[in-house]
Amino acid sequence: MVERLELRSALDHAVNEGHFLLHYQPIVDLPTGAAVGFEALVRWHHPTRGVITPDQFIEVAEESGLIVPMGRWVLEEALRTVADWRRILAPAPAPYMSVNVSVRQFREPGFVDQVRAALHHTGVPPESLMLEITETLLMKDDEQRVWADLGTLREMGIRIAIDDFGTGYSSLGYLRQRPIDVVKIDKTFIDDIVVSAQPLALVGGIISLARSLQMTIVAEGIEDVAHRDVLLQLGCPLGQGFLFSSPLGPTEVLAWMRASTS
Ligand code: G
Ligand code: G
Ligand code: MN
Ligand code: NA
Repeated sequence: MVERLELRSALDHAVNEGHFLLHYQPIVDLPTGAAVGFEALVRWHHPTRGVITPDQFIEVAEESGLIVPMGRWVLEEALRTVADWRRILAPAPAPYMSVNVSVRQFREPGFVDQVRAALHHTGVPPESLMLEITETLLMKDDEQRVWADLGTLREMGIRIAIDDFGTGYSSLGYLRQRPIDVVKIDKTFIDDIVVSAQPLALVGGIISLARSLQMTIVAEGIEDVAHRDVLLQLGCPLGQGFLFSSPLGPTEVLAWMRASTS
């Protein structure tokens, strides 16, 4: 494990040198398996250590504030990629792009304008972008401003997703009257739905409430057919996980799209 200080300066260097890349994991329509969107997941291409996954650097990036320039790059790169998909797949519609946004990034003044500008100069329509915000972002003191900004983004036509739902403290009722389109159910609940009644009931409850609020649901961490079949029975429309695909590199992703639609 790299020392934190060392990690921080290496990360600073990586931000300046552009040593990041994105991988993309399909979000699929559960009944058909077709991709409706892709989640962009950042990777650090370290010159000597190889590819480093975000669990090893996101926390330090957030603490140091380096998440802000890194996140700006992620958004721009994800939008350039979806612009390419739109050109390549036309006249067929392209899947949307889902981008993780950290608390720190979201609190940066001008975040909404940054998103608007990035859409404008990449020529991507707002409907082709989804932003994933973790549930814990919404638990802080400046809640009202956060909701107002989410409302503005959503009025632009961008989809808003709550990521890792179920891991925070928010009750289901908290979702009412909120500018949210998509609830992503955390994979820790999906792991257990085939063996235990309690997570099954919880996931069933999230799905039925979200449906009644006209929100759509993505179940994360679907690793086998048994998970998928339980979720289909519960009426879950969308899913993500190793059963369908692990996150794919930029060159693999178009091949996956072609293979899965033929
Ligand atoms: O594949 P995986 O190891 O990629 O991702 C681990 C975690 O890192 C996920 O929980 C995800 O939310 C987070 N993550 C991945 N990419 C990004 C990113 O671009 N920005 C932020 N803020 N978090 C990310
Ligand atoms: O927290 P977030 O949901 O953004 O993170 C997605 C993370 O989950 C990434 O690290 C990704 O690689 C990982 N992931 C995606 N599909 C699966 C899966 O089916 N099982 C497990 N264990 N992890 C997955
Ligand atoms: Mn996510
Ligand atoms: Na998640």
